[in-house]
Amino acid sequence: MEIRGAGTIARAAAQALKDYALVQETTIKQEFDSQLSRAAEILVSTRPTAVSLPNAVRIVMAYKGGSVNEARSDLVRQADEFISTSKEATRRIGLIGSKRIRNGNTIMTHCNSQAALSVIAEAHRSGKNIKVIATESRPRLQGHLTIQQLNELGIETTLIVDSAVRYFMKDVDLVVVGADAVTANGSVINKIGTSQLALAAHESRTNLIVAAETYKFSPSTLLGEMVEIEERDAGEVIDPEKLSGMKHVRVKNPAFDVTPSSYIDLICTEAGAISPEMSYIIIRDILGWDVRDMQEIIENSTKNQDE
Ligand code: RI2
Repeated sequence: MEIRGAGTIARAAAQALKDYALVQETTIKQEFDSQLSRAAEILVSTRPTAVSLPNAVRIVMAYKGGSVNEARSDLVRQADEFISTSKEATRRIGLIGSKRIRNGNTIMTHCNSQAALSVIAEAHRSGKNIKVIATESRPRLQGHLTIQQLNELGIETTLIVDSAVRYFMKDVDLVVVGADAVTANGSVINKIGTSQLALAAHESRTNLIVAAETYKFSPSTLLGEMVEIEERDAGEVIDPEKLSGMKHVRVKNPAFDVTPSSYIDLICTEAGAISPEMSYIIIRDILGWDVRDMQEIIENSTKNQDE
């Protein structure tokens, strides 16, 4: 939780692999590979929900080279390229998504998404007069980061508690949120409470757009695999001492929820704005995964388990 936002997490993982590769002293290629693979595994296990993390690790770990030096320099190149294309993707999403915002619009956003903020910031930069309603995003209050960023941009912003989302939806023209993962069928996994925003928006016929880089799309959902929802510590919700005095009470603290594609009007990626139903095309044509690749991987892993 030191690093917030699925995109920033992905870039931090790429940077960490690069830093680790640079300090390896071994000249044995096999040893280099196994050290890096172990680091990759540790990184991926830190946050189970944000698909940007395994996607970034997979891209960086696809390094080539026969010797340690060749492998290292290819890994560094892959990591640098991922980091710069990721930053460029956020900028492009801003340009693409901001076209959906009109002068005078009030936008509601949730949590702290750099991709969603890029859309809002670009609309403001291009001279549109906009207002933002931002949720506080309990329990970690990432909404406070969002209002700080919006304030620095000079955008008129109202902070609300999460439970006031439906109350204020009548004042909202467009909901803009980020994503931790997008499934093959266009559902979006994002910070807990996003599906509540989407439900309220759907009820009041307010459009909802998702700002997500293509590396947030999840290849493993092609075969129906579910995205794991991270369950966080109860201490984020209530003081453990207070809870310890109540033996019949337990706390549930999922960090993310799933918004069905039917509540999403548009997903803005750096490759263009798509309807959620087109998500499979992003996984196949941009990320380069096909159902057959997934089947092959599953078959191989089953074979390895059998052996
Ligand atoms: P960007 C954040 O979660 C929020 O759910 C946010 O909407 C999403 O990541 C995407 O953020 P967390 O990963 O990548 O910080 O657009 O728990 O910044």
